[in-house]
Amino acid sequence: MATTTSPRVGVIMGSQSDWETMRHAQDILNTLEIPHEVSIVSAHRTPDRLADYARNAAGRGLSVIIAGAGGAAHLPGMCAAWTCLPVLGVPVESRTLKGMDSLLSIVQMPGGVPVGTLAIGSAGAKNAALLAASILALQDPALSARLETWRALQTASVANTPVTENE
Ligand code: RP5
Repeated sequence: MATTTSPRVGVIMGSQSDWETMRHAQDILNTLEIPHEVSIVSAHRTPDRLADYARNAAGRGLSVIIAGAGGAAHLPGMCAAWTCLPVLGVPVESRTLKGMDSLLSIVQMPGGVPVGTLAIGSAGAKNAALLAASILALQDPALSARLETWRALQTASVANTPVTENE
């Protein structure tokens, strides 16, 4: 659930079909209590919505944009073309090419317009949110403490030895 206080992170995606992947970013943002907003913004189907969103993002108080898209995944790159805010790109796994198309579309930006590209799929969405948290934590000690705690709990949750499941 997106928070009602002024959002610091904008999560955008090219289609409703990306939500199953991108919801993993929202899970982390909720856990770390980071105010955020979630929108469908398509580089191809709603180009004016994208231009408005990216051009107004900084003025509305956003600090980081997480953009997920699949296939000809131009959303993160075109978003970065309109704003100097950090843009974190999440390649959504496509049905036909398993997300390699998405990955290459997002990662191969021309020099001068950066997109921080994450892994394909839910791991990328999760890490995009953690990276957004790290960026915001540079100027937010309370968030920094929550992030440190999250990482410590993750470390503590890893068992020393494997167990056999389903026996
Ligand atoms: C991209 O096309 C979207 O980001 C999505 O990953 C992909 C397919 O979109 P749908 O046809 O499922 O709406 O723009």
